Amino acid sequence: MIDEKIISQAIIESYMKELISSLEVDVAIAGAGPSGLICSYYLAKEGVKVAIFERNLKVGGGMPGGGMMFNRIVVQEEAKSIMEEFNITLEEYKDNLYTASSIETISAFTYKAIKKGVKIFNLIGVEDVIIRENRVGGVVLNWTSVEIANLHVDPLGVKSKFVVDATGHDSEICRIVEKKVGGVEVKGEKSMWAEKGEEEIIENTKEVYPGLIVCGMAANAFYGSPRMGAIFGGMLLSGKKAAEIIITQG
Ligand code: 48H
Repeated sequence: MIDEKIISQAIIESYMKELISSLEVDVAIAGAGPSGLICSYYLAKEGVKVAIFERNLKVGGGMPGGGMMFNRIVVQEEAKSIMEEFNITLEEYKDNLYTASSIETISAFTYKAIKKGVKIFNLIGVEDVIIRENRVGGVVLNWTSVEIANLHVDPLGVKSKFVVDATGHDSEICRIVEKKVGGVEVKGEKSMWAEKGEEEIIENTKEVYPGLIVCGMAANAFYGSPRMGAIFGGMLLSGKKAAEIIITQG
């Protein structure tokens, strides 16, 4: 017998179990775009407890849209080994550049991250951070629907040893810290220069405030580096570097 009440109960109970088990994690990541997903995968691979909070209905950030809705991405030689780790089909183009399906790529990142133990919560935005003496200690969450409806509903907090800002172009978490805590300055991203943007994103991936690591497009926005268009190798290498920074700190 298929009972509607049992279906509802199964959904609510299994979701709550996952949410309650994620109220204290090693790493809370804001944003399930390519850099956040890659960061989560390499952390979980080393046994780190990770939760990603994604404001949108769907994961993937800017990747599924490819370049101007042509759902292909370009990846350079340096990031080829990451794509291969996820078994993604690559087509060699020229100048050491490869193309791939943006849908296959983001699906593989998501699937393998979850299989490594990453918990992904969509439709939940990070609206603030938990702060202690000179250290970020977690994220403050609310439903996206609350944000959209502009309702006055107080949030809930999730504690973590590290927070990763993988929110993309707006570098949202760093901006919150800039505004409410101080001690950091978000310069804002600059106009397109693919080679420079891809080069600088690796260097820009850093712990910018104790407990707060910035990666992906947010890292270039933080340090005032250029955007790069629909080339994604830098996002992947940046996400991996963010994971390595955290793992090195134990
Ligand atoms: C929860 C949030 C919040 C929040 C935002 O934009 P993304 O894809 O970010 P990256 O850095 O992984 O990848 C960037 C890439 O997609 C891109 O845009 C490129 C290469 N652009 C180049 C160019 O020239 O334009 O993903 C960020 C994710 C999104 O899914 C947001 O919905 C989410 O973060 N997000 N989630 N709480 N406060 N803010």
